[in-house]
Amino acid sequence: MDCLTRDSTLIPKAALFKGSVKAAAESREMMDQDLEHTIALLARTPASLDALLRGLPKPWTIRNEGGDTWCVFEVLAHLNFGERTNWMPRVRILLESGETATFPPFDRNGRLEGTEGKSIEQLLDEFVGLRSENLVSLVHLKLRPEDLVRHGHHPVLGVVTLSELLAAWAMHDLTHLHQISRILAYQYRDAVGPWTKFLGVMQCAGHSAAA
Ligand code: NI
Repeated sequence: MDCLTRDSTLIPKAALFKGSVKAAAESREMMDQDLEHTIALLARTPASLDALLRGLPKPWTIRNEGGDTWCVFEVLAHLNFGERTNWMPRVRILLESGETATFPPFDRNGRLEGTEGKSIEQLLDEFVGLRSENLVSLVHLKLRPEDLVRHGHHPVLGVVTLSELLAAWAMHDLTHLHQISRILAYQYRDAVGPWTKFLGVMQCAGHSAAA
């Protein structure tokens, strides 16, 4: 059940014709990738993570979900590694070579390179800087609608468009915000006692494949 369906049951029928609810109903429609909207989201992620994580007592950021899962520190290291090696480099490869050059595979294990001895605050500072540089570079490309439909070649997914790559960059942020929420919640899985069954974050098994 999505949020809208759940909320709609609480709204008196007469209110359904009011502007705000009508707008909400229209949100059932899927959004096309819109460069300005994508950049707006990408630009907000560093501040969102900073607000949540800076100064947080260390146990929250160094514990994982068991086994070889990632802790919050590793997620941030992964985001920084992606800013350096993945998203904008792939945008450039796609624009320069189209489908003739396959993107280099993303090294999911490269994330901890250069992070030894660093604090989470240092990783947050790096993320702000890297994301800002990348968005400046993206804006400077002055992409036109005809660029967004150009094709590139992903090592696992095959042919992808520039528009899909940009949308995936922003949704990758949300994936890891989601993951961070889940990792944090995991630490209190026993502390919440019986509430665990009312807390969706405790039931969530959303994991990503390497891509
Ligand atoms: Ni990722």
